[in-house]
Amino acid sequence: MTLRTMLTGVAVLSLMSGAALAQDRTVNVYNWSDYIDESVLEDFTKETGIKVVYDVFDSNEVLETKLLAGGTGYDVVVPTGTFLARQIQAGVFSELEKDKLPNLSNMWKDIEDRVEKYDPGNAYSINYMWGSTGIGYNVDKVKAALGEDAPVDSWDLVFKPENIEKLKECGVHMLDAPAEMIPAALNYLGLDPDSKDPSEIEKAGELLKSVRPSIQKFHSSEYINALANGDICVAIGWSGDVLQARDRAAEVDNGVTIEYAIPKEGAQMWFDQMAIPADAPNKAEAHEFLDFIMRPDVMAKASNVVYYANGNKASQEFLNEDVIGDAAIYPDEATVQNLFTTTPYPPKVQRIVTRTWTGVKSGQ
Ligand code: SPD
Repeated sequence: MTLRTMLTGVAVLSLMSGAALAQDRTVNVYNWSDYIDESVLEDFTKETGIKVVYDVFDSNEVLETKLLAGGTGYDVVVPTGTFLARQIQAGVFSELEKDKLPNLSNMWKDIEDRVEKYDPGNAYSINYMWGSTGIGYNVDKVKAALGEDAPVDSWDLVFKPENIEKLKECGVHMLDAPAEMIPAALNYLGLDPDSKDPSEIEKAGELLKSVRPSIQKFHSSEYINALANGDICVAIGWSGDVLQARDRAAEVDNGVTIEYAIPKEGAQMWFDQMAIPADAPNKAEAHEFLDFIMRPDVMAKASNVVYYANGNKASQEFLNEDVIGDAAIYPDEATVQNLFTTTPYPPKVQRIVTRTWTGVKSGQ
């Protein structure tokens, strides 16, 4: 064998092992349902050779139970800020290696500043998407039930028994998310939506129980199709989910018109953050994934499909006009002023919240 043949053989071998290695690399991502354009995952694999194993959830409580138990096998997870804060305290996450994340420079300082209260120094997470919790409604069905002057821009629509009783027939869904619904009820009652006072939480619980008989279902993702198909007329839900329902209805041209309202009394603003569990098996791949996600074109692609605002300033020039120009997605300053944020419940208060929520759902 000549030296040349030998060298060629070595080169082929090393190329092969490189390819095999690339194929063996995996990142396990656990994200909210209906929250990504799948081509983003395919593009990531094409470019890096890293396979994405993608799994979904639809409640912070489910994600938190898994994270606190440990050993999830996930490399990237997406808790909301309030939950992330206490998970950081519990030691669930690995600090980000920022030198591996050059695309951090694309992020939006305003959003990073707001996230500081959950993740000081943005040390453990990057913002994926942010949004609000408001009201999705079927324009024609709500009008038919409540008339032309239906208070679609107010929580009166769902928290005034005389209104919701009339909507019961056409179907009302509520998020199965106590950390969303109790603050919404507190805010409607003129109390601090971030109250940790058990007697105030009790009052919020009473309000929710008073409308309970008119709620058909509690869940956190099914309402997208239920709204889009015209199976329900109102859902208390998340901004982008409702707008996806609007689009699904328009796509099939089924005569259903869906709109989303941020009620005038105010609504919750939240931040979904990508973080790496401390026991993640593939931390290097997780960092590569996060850095890829922070590319402006990639982040814009995701927002253009899921109709949620993102925390990436540089992505804004790539956003479609119906996303960046929609005040339900990127609210104007006056609307933002009217949004509130919440902080984690301390364990004792969390138990009261959980008990109250169980009471609301069971109607007792
Ligand atoms: N379908 C994606 C929904 C994402 C909602 N994030 C939860 C925010 C909780 N405050």
